[in-house]
Amino acid sequence: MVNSRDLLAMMDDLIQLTIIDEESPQSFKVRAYEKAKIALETYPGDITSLSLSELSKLNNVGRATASKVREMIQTGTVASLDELRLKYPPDFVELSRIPGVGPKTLKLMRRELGIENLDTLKSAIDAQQLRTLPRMGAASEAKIAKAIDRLGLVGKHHRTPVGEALTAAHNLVEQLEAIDSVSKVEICGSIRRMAETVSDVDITVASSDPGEVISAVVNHPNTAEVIGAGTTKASIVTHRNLQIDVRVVDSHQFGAATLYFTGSKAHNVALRQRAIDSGLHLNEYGLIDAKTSQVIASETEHSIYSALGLDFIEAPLREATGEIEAASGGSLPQLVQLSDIRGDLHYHSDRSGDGRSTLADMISHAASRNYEYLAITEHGENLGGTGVSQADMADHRLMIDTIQSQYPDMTLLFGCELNIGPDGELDYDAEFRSELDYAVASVHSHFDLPAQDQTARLIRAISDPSVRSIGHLTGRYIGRRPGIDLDIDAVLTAMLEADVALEVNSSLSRLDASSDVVRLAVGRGVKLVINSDSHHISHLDRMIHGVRTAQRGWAPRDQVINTWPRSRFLEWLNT
Ligand code: DGT
Ligand code: CA
Ligand code: ZN
Repeated sequence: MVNSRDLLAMMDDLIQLTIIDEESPQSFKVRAYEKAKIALETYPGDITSLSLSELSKLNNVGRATASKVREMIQTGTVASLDELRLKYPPDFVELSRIPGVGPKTLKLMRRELGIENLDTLKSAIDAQQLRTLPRMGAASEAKIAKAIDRLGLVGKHHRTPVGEALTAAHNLVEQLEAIDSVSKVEICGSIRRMAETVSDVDITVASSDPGEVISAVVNHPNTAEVIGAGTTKASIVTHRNLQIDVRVVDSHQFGAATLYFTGSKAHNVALRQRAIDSGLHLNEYGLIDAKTSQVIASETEHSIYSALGLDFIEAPLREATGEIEAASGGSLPQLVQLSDIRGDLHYHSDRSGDGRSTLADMISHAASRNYEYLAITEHGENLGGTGVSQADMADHRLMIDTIQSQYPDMTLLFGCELNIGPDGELDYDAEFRSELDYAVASVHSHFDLPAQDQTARLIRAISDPSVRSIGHLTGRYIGRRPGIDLDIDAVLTAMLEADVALEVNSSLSRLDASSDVVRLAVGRGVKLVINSDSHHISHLDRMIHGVRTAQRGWAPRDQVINTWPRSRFLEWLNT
């Protein structure tokens, strides 16, 4: 049975492969698919119940896309997409992640040099063959070589960005949860710990009918290949070359199983040692008395931690970097939780060139989360193509003021996402900036400057009086574009001095600042802010990923400014 997530995943694959096939992300076909995907994504009802003619009547959904959607619903697959998959296998498609390798270059490399995957690409670079291609040279060859190294894409240590893995995992989880015999499903492994990249997806399921679960996994529309399927375990590979391992257990062993398969390995080893030290034995079935073989705890993770004399340890902390000691001494931080978030401070409407929902819709969705404050931060004018002119900003302010009267319980802030130029210069003039209620400043270009210049650039922006936070610090896209080089210590010092908050951007392709940087910032006392950076009403849900990233950086609730009650937050803002 195909659900709406499967359909959107199908559209994603179709878009990705068509870009390569047409050698352009701008082609008519690609644009048509992209618009259709947005239409499907934003359709308020159940798209799987629409007929061909109903689908074709949706705005921006053409006949061709509509029939692909129906084909997917009826047969679980789309023949023309399968052809594209054969033509462009995952190992080949993956090369398009490398900055500087656009679809044209990709196909040229294949045609002229027989490059099919990372190994053959690396050999071509070693043999200095890439530079012989049209529009290439020694410099672009070196740039690609460096990018491959920095992205860690090579060989069997190949890893998938957590965002991609999470999408595939959720997709399957939704199907498994719909099975009657299934009582619980948990995504475990490095995804649950919110690692930035993962080698595979680990899912644990509690069910009274394991066979039913295994068969659903094997027959899932995203399954391209079955590596192994037993009575309680299945390993499959998706069309995007991602391995998913599913294990089915009895519900009374679910806690022990999720604890084990969440890891990390180092955390497990330390827990097991702690168990041994008290005459116990810990494995994936439970915490067991070594002498009597009696099960002490197994049903929930909480019960196991508690029986080991530990406070509960949230999954993102489980890396054996001090969390077990802290849990045994009652000194774990009071970690920020999603339910603590009281506002969003990086938020776009379609006034920004890349925004996709109206201001009124964006605001009403924030209100429906019971937010107490919301900063509307359209892009500043310097961001080519998407920025907002000073005149339009003035108009926007009036619109915000008008809408404010409908939301007495939520303070709307007239804000801006200022663009940090190559020398740290910001949009508009100082006087206009001083009229903003709130500003987040971020880097969107010049990613290749040396660390010294990047640091100076950031520090200049941080010291501008209008700037209250720094958005997506390094500008990275996980697995695609490395972040800027910078002297993190100097930047954190400047932020502390200027009382500027460090953003944890919740977009799964960013997760920036990273958890490592968050942990440094926490140690230094730098304030944090967790933002969705929404450009569409469907983006508000991202906040959880930022929260988990902050947790992985040991962020205490109180250090995160958008957990503060409105009065405290506004007091900070106005000082
Ligand atoms: P990954 O997949 O490389 O991104 O990272 P993980 O942590 O998901 O590693 P994975 O998939 O190999 O194993 C999932 C969990 O299973 C891991 O976090 C801990 C547990 N595990 C796997 N192998 C071992 C082992 O040899 N010893 C122990 N204690 N735990 C293990
Ligand atoms: Ca894993
Ligand atoms: Zn931005």
